[in-house]
Amino acid sequence: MKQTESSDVILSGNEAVARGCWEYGLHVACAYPGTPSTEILEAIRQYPEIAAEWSPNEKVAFEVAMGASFEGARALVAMKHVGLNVAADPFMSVSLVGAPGGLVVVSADDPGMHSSQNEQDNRYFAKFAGYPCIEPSDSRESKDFVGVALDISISFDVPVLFRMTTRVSHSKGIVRLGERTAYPIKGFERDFKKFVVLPSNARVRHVWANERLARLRAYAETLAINRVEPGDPSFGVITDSVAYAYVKEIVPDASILKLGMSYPLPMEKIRTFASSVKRLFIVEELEPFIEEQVRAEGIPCEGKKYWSNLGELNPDLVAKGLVQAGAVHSSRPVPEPEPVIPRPPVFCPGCPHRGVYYTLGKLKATVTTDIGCYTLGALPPLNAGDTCVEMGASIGVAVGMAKARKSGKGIVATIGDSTFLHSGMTGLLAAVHEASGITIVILDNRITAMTGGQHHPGAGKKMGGGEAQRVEFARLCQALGVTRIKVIDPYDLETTRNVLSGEMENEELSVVITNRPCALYPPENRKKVREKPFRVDLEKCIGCHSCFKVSCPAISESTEKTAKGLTKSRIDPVLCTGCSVCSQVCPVQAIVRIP
Ligand SMILES: Cc1ncc(C[n+]2csc(CCOP(=O)(O)OP(=O)(O)O)c2C)c(N)n1
Repeated sequence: MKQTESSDVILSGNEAVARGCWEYGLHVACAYPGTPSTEILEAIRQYPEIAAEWSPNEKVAFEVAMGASFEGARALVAMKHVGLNVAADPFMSVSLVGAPGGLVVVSADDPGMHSSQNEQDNRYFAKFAGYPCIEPSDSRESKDFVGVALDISISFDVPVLFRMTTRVSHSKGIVRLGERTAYPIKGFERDFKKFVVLPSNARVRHVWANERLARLRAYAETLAINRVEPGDPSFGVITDSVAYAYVKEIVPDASILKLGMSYPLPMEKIRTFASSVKRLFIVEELEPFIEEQVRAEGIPCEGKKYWSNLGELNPDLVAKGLVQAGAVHSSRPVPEPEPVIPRPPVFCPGCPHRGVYYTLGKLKATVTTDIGCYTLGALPPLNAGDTCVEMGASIGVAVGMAKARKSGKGIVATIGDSTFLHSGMTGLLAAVHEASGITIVILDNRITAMTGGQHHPGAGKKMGGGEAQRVEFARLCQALGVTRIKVIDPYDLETTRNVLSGEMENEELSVVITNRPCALYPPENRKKVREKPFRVDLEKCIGCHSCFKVSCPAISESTEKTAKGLTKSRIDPVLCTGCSVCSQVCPVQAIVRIP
């Protein structure tokens, strides 16, 4: 944290949420990592008053937080937007139960898909479940609104959807720090009709949930974070989240209705606001969530006509839309963006996934891959990844393909260790149950690398570094019913090829487990894996570029050429971790370890 004045610090939105959790007396926090939400739990770790831990997936994280709230504790669960799809079952059902201790559900959406497989607007989830949707616009609000969300959650006995977006989560702003208010944990109060959702109970609770929503609607009209900023009456803007900041930048004197709670909407406030301006615009990122509801009330407004539902908004897009609408006369001059040198994503030097994908590419396997660092194996020059949809899908998709082909030969499902524990195990059960002949590769690098190195039940460490029981993948697969299990060293290309080609030919279900830790985040000591680096012997190099095919950023072209004019290779000794994979593909043994 950077201190500016006595109690003002500069925090990212995610850090500010964590600080809000501490100040507003949170007891329990859990999450499964996912950009742009990951730093919330990482920042909460600095507050020992909050019991915090990574969960194996978002559904479990949700259930842990839900259980804590049933116990009367103040709880928060954080996830990226697609995580809420995984947690949707408890998310929807607990609507009828409530959240007696308080439950804040952070969904960090990713407009523009900076780091996601889809672009979904989770405000609809709030409407779907009948929950309030709280939306901060900056870091200050990210902290303060945690308090508002907890108050609403406890007063109305309702989980609250706390919607962040990439810009709000990752931008930094000044936050005024406060002290922690401690609250006692009330304890579980048995109530069969509330906590046990048998249909006979749930039917009654649905009536209660409808009444709760009506009370929330009335409350929205008085809520201070739904604020009118009076201004020029020629047009008014209703806006939420980071779009508010863009609107303020472009038309600071406009009449604005800023919604800190975008569901349920304060329709009377909106009606009054609409009648105070000549034209009404709705400026919101992604879908016309507010616009549709305002229109449904018969209030004329304009929105998606001028602003796309694709990607992020920014001040220039807001200005262009207003110019197009004839509301303002000229948009401000847009400075040319600084050119960014393209950097295609590649496996890190020493990544244990490299050898597996190099081999699968050579073997021309049909690879149903999954989500993690290893998705990069689908890119050239490795080209070993034919399908990838959502976390945990690889095994189920492979089973389906094998069913349709009536053979599992040549079909390989690849899945990371964190992803396997998240949602791959049930796919494996299907493969066992159906005696599918596919090959499954579990890439056990002992960490959730893609999101920055979080621990999981196969890492053997707790959040903060303490020892934890480590799930053994071979024993786990055996217990799930797999009989053919092989463990390989993915740095050893010959064995990797022999094992994978053998299993691809075999009609029995087999699981191959790799055993090298992530080169960046080995869970043991968090120090990078590093052996003595390799170099290219320029006397021997024939310029064939076979070493380029392993796609290692430590390898590049040197200035030296062969007699035939081919460029020889070079290895950057600072980047090289000494994994040796490139040396094994060199046909003339020109890549040697530096003694
Ligand atoms: C439902 C869902 N939750 C979280 C994420 C974010 N995410 C992408 S890959 C990944 C896990 C990657 O870990 P692992 O499978 O161990 O592979 P690694 O990156 O370590 O190679 C996570 C958490 C996501 N894309 N979808």
